[in-house]
Amino acid sequence: WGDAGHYAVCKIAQSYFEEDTVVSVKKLLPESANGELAAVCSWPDEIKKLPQWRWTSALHFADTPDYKCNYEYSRDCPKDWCVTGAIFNYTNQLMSTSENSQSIVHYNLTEALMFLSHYMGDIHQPLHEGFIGDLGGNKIKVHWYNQETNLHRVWDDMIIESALETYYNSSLPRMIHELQAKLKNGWSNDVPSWESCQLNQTACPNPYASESIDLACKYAYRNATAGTTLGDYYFVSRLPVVEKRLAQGGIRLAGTLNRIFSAKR
Ligand code: DCM
Ligand code: DCM
Ligand code: DCM
Ligand code: ZN
Ligand code: ZN
Repeated sequence: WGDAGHYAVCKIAQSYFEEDTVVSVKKLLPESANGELAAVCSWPDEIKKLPQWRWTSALHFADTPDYKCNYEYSRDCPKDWCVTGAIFNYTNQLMSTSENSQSIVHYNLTEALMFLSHYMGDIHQPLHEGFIGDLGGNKIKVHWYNQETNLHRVWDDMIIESALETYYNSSLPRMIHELQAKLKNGWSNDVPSWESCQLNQTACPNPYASESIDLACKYAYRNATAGTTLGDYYFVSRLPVVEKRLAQGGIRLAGTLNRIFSAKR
């Protein structure tokens, strides 16, 4: 996602934090966040091109084999070097360093929190598990209405931008408010299953990656080959997918952080 998507995911997550999570997150946030996780959720995108952070740039996605339309950790996350592995890794870092444990390695838990929050958003963007051959849609040049772009950017930014302009008076807070309302109404029965993790695990990103490539094949790649002009039909039919993924990302980030910080009490 672009900045708006990450902001929405983290803002939704914040409203589902349990008390321990509110306290722990507040302690870990940098000054610049002003007490708001959402303010720093795009930080991993800001730094990923800097020489000292280039190693993080592959952690934003887990490309999958062309036209397979499925995801497997061992195949698509070699040496844990992908978004799913990063979510496990930063969860483990946040879990491991409790105040009374003598750990040899001192992780930067402020960075761990910001990476975990960002990557939990990205794993829900369907094309972040897109095909390796087209770099998750980056190589597929399309028009978004009359604007030249690529299919990846349509899903990172353009659908959200157009939704803001068309339905929300260009106000991201209004769009987030609408997603919060859907979470209390149409999606309320789904929220418990979204936020829970199987087998008493703290983080369970593998199913989220599987959902993403399934959605990429059914909605993102569908009728969007190179040179296509995407317009009203694509926008109206794909926006619900984007909205649901942002909401799921928020709920699952909250669930994961709640499990991490209640375990550390
Ligand atoms: N795990 C990890 N890093 C690995 C392998 C496993 O952090 N390279 C963690 C993730 C799971 C736990 O170990 O919480 C068990 O993983 P699984 O049973 O899914 O292999
Ligand atoms: N991306 C991806 N798969 C790739 C390469 C990139 O999903 N193989 C994502 C990461 C960014 C976007 O595409 O969200 C643009 O990548 P970059 O910033 O590296 O140009
Ligand atoms: N796995 C791994 N490294 C991790 C987490 C998981 O190698 N950090 C692999 C081994 C697990 C498989 O993913 O058995 C499926 O994970 P899950 O338990 O989330 O389904
Ligand atoms: Zn992206
Ligand atoms: Zn990213």
